[in-house]
Amino acid sequence: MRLFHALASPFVRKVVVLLKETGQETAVTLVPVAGNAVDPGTMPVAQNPLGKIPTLEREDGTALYDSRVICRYLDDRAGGRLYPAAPRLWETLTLEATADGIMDAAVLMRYEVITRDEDKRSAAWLEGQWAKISRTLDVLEARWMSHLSGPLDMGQVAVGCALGYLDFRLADRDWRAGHPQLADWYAAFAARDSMKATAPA
Ligand code: 99T
Repeated sequence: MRLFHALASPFVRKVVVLLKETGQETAVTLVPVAGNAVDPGTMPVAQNPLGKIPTLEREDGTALYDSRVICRYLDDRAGGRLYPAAPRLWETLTLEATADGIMDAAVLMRYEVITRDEDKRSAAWLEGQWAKISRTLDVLEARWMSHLSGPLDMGQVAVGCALGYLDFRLADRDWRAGHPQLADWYAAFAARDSMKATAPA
């Protein structure tokens, strides 16, 4: 299989962490690509008309996207280790969606900066995206620490990748302020081999 990939993408990172945690690294060849909505560059538009990564091309040529679909597929292929049985599954999926929402908002902030001239950027829109992230961090700190401290699952992986992306692209916003439990959890989670091997660059 081929995974269209960029080291900076937190969505791609979810998939690569899952591959490492489930011992499937050799099943997938990483294909580096780059691009965005303004300039699709080498993005895999033939495999994914949305021109987004991660996109996974399977042996028969069919493609899977987005990261949640790919992660579910690859976990199923490995015997279902990072998506638990219901009812915990509903929490895991909600936590993964919550983390993906942080990534969505942070990536939109990134694109506002790199695809628009400075005088055309909307400060209100940037702050609106940060407000989504900030509210979500508050909820993780208040309601999700117990789940985050439980058995490894895809919700935890997604939160780890989302927080790693905040450090990578939005370090000046200091997401740790006001979220001490989450910061402690992340310090331990980021020390996993799968996380250390996939740090964004
Ligand atoms: O929007 C585009 O045209 C290209 N962007 C992407 O492919 C980003 C890369 S993160 N990926 C997604 O937005 C995937 C979202 C999807 N819901 C999923 O797979 O879960 C790049 C971040 C950076 O360079 O800083």
